[in-house]
Amino acid sequence: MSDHQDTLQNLGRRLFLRNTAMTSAAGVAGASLIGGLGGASLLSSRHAEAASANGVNIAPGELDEYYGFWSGGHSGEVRVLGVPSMRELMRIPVFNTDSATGWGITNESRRILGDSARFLNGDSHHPHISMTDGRYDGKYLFINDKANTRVARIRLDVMKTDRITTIPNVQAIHGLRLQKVPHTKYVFCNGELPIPQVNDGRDLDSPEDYWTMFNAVDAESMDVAWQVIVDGNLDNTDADYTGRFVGATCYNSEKGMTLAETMRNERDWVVVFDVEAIEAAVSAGDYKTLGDSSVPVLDGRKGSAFTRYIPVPKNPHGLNTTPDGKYFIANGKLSPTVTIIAIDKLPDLFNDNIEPRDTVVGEPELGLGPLHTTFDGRGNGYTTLFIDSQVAKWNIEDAIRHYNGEDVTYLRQKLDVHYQPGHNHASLTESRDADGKWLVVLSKFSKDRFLPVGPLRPENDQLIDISGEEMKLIHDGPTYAEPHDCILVRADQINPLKVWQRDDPFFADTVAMAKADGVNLEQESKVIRDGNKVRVYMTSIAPTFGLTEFRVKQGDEVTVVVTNLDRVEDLTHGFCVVNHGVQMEIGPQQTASVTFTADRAGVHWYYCNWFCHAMHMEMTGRMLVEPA
Ligand code: RUQ
Ligand code: CUA
Ligand code: CA
Repeated sequence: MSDHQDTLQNLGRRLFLRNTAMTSAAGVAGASLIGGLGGASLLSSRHAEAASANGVNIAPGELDEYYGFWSGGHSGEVRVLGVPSMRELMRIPVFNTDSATGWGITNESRRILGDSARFLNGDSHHPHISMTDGRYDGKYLFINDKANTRVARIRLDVMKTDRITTIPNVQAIHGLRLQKVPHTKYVFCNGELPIPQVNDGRDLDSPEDYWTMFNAVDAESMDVAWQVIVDGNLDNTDADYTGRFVGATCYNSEKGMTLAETMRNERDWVVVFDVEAIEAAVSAGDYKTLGDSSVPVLDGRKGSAFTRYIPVPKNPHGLNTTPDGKYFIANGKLSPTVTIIAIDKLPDLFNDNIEPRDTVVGEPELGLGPLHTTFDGRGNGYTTLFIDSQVAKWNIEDAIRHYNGEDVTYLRQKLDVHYQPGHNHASLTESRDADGKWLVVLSKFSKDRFLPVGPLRPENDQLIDISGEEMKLIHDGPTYAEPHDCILVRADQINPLKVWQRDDPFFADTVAMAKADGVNLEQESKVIRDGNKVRVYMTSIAPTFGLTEFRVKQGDEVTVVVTNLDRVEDLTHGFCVVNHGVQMEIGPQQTASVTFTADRAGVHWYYCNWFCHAMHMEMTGRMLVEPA
């Protein structure tokens, strides 16, 4: 232990002396904590130099090599960035409402939100891209909502949320990862906080009868396929490259109800699930259901055939599978270590040929507060150290040799990051294609690195070049609440559409409604009255709406359906009715609709609010509401 520390200090000094501008910039960061903004401005010029020296300046008009999908934390959204430029390209509303696109306002989005449309908030943490044979297939991105216990799917061809499922019988979906092999059949997601089963008012005062579950959502139907009750709780998770095993960390083996109680044990555990055994039990009908849910529930508590519990030090957090498929890495959080679990020993563990700790092949000490580990595909792990505000680069096979008593150094470098990093993520790291080019570090605090903006500060996403022997800090990017995690995928792995297809399922229900009303959306604008319900169908072609006025009666429930007939790329219209809280985006060749009550007589203008034409300001019309 102490010779590790010696090594570290030597390593730190050596790197400090040898490194270029970046390491000295890191030194200045410390000084500027005391010295204020003088240090910060020095920093940014050093960054600019370093960025051009590393040749990563993406000039205006040039495209990035990677897409990055960032979770928006308690903003509830997902953001799309270009990497390495770190330019924000798009925001995808998911669990939030969004004024610009009308997410949460339009009928199409409200159908997707379903019952949960009543929630205006969300807390998205873990964005993951669907895979085929362990490689990103660019079809979907899935993300959890911890706040309202949901899982959402985003279609990556249109970059819109297309399904949202509320997970029954559990509270607070946190860790979420996808089956990698043979393809993403399941979205695995963890219920974090134990609750009474059934949670209908029973067992309020008997925490020993609270449980939580590991959940599998069918990636195509988005139905919950099955749930497995566990001991303790569940935090983060990842799947292997055989399709059989999934690991998840538990920080609350104590099943404590308070902070102090959750820290009592020196070791908590990683629970491993045998997906094949679970599927066999489900198809044999060997399960129960709970409450009003019809989802198969299996008992995976200690002693079950479906799970094994591997003790690991203390309150572990992230769980990450190495891209060669050999190991699960559990990150110690309250222990300065990470635990290396050999996946090829898991069949023996499930056959009871070995003990749980026999699967542990290494437990390197890295520094204070290890939260998440990512990989370069060249045998190195990169672990965030929350308390130390560093990323530790370490070699996995050397850590295993060290655990076996060999005199080898597994630590390669420690780099200061700013400050208190949570997740980090290397390019393509969750797939077989991990390419070791870029590392994004999501730091929870920016402190002095940006102009002050009031008591609430941005966080700081840092971009690090990991293509060489040494990590080099390239870029700081201030960011709004709260990127828990991100995923980097090669640009050629994503194929977005440029205009909507007229038969897109995203608005198929609205098209079907028009058909039932005998309206040809591509040809005509028309008002249909159906009792006190009025459906107003109109086209839009820049810079006019198909109807420059329509007439309804006070108290009518009005549904406006706009079909954008423009075929030009990037020609999006908007529809906003003044003083009615009504607004939506209508992309080229898209149909979008919104329903509201015309509750006030008078003239109410509507206008296009996505800039579309020189005469965009004039793209207006009047809703004439006759008094009741
Ligand atoms: S968590 S800072 Cu929501 Cu992934 Cu670890
Ligand atoms: Cu149409 Cu602006
Ligand atoms: Ca604990």
